[in-house]
Amino acid sequence: MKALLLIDIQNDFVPGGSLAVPGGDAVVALANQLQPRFELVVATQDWHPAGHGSFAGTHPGRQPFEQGELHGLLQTLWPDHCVQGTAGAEFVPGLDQHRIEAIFRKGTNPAIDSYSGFFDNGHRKSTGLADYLRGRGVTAVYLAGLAADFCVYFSALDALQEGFAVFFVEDATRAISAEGYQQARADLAQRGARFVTTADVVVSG
Ligand code: VGL
Ligand code: ZN
Repeated sequence: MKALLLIDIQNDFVPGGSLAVPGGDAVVALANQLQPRFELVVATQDWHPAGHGSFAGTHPGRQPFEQGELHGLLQTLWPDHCVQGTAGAEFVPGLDQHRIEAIFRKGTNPAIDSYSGFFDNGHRKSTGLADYLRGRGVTAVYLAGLAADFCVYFSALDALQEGFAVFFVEDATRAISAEGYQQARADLAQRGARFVTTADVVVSG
């Protein structure tokens, strides 16, 4: 069984949002086209408390996109984004939500960031997503959403490590950094992820 994982398709990650991914709004229509091709659709939602340790604003004198450290882990400092209960944390209004069976929230611990939908960045705590998918008989996951070089990438890495076949729906993602994405793509390809397009999925079912 294959599942579609819609990663962080939230207002703060599309143009107009606080951590806008260039062209991020383009993934919404593709995510909607993909959904009817899957028996199971799951979404992740970046869901930070105000003052999260990954926010530049939490660290006096630090600027967004600088590198810092958070409890011993390297940490890019981000603009404040996806704060629990704010409009920026909501799914993009154009995203069809009626077939999303479960939403896995992440980034809730202020002391650690969580790019992957499966684990926090220190691999200390699981969200339960892998067990949920296995419980539903899923063996292959297709990933779409934002951002290709962060949350989609790290979700794909963990999915591979958890033993799922991984299909990266490349046109249904957008990256924060083109160079970062090239590295992420090469790494995933080397680990056995496959790269497909929305058309491949829609045509072949
Ligand atoms: C993301 C940076 C910080 C993402 C989330 O969804 O890719 N990136 N938080
Ligand atoms: Zn975040």
